[in-house]
Order: sequence, then structure tokens, then C-alpha cells
Amino acid sequence: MLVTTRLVAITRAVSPKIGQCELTHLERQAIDARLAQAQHGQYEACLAGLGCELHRLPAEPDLPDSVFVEDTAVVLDELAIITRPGAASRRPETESVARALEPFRRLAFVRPPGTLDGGDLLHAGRVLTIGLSGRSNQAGIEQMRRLVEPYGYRVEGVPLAGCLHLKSAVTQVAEDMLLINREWVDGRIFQGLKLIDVDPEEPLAANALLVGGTVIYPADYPRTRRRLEEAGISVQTVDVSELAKAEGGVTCCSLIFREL
Ligand code: CIR
Repeated sequence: MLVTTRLVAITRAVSPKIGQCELTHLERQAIDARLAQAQHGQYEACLAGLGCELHRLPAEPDLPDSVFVEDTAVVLDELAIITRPGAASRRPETESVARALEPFRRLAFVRPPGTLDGGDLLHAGRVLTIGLSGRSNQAGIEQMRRLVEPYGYRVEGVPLAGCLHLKSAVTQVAEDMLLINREWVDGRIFQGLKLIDVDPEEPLAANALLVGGTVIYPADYPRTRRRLEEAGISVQTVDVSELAKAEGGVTCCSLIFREL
């Protein structure tokens, strides 16, 4: 008998106040909230087309960054960890995500003084690599280690330079392959995995979202896309240019996990 596991994707509608988002490495530009909502809808359609069961949370109108649900939780098969985002303005986002995850997983929580953004955590096999960024601190990493080591995961902290989150610098694009910008993170820690470098003209191109065997990828980076395709990776592009003005990428807009 063929047993297939369904993937659940939690997303949240774009706040009409997205223009007031947190920004760290980008200059503020006007964001067309309606266009951002339309692009987000296409992104959700892409997830559904790849077989994800969508759980769409209603917008949190007063939380500008709340579309970026990735930062609020880390979902493993064994448990879900509700984070404590590094930006204080984003901490109220976690409550509704915890409620949405409760039916699926036992919950654990990052507590003060720990901070952690889900965008800083790269999960490949039984290794969780966590970026020591402006958002995630050593106490957050230690708490994660205590929570997940009993389940056989190894936690590695890694310094970052020049980008917001670890997954701005490196993401998984196949079981054994990562897409990386080595200007921002040292590739040598990813032992045993093949590395594809972003095109030097596209430094922001390392954020890709692997769903099943397909990578959801921003239309803005055609040169790096070619590198992915040359490596045999199946790519579906989405236009997320308006969300990118809020410093968001394709991993940030969903929490994807197996329905057990
Ligand atoms: C922030 O600065 O928190 C948001 N404007 C962007 C968050 C993007 N999230 C992600 O990369 N995981």
C-alpha cells in the first residue's frame, strides 16, 4: 500500500500596514499592499498546486510583518517551538500561530532572555543550523538545543554577516543540496552537503523554498535560477517583488510541515 504524507502550509494574509514593516538592510520604499496581497495569493496557489493543504490565518491588521509566519515557529515532527522574535514589534504575532499549531503538535516556547526568528533556522536532516543574527541570540540557541537534543537533533550556531536571517544566506534546494551566498555565511559548516553558489550579481538570491521535490523561487533572480536548473532542480517561479521590499522572501511566508 502506498502511504503518502500530506504537507500542511500555514500562511497569513498580508497586513494592510505592511508598509510599516521592520527593515534592517533595505531602504524603506513605498509598498503597494494590494499588489503584495495579490502576489501572496499567487504564492499560496503555488503551495496548493504542489500539494500543500493550506491553513490561511486571517490578517492581523495592526501587525505589519505578520505575513512572515516563518519567524514565529519551528515545526518538527516531534514538537513545534513557538519562537520569541528578536524584533519586539513582532512578538504579538506568535499567539495566533501557537493556536493554529496546537492541533498538530505538542508546543514548546522560547522564553526570555532568549530570542529566535524561524528565518534563522535551517533544518536539514537531523541538524538544525541556527544563525546568530541581529534577531536570534545565544540564549535562544541554547534553549533550542535543550528542547530538541532529546529527539536526536544536533544544533549548530553559526555567525552571520551582512544579512537579516540565516535563510537569507542559505536554504535547502534538494535533500543533499544547499543554495548559498558565502559572503554572508561560511559554507564549510555544511559538511556532507553540496553547495550551489548564488550568482555574484544576485546576492539576495539564496532564499528558496523546497516543497516536495520542487523549489519555489523568486522571479527576480534569473541567473541563479539557471544555476539551480543546471543542477537538475525543478523550479517554479513566483513574483514576490512587493514582499521583498519588506525584506521578506519565499521561505518567510509559510510554515510547512508533515501532517502526522
Ligand atoms: C522583518 O524585518 O522582520 C520583516 N520585515 C521581514 C521578515 C522576513 N522573514 C524571514 O526572512 N524569515
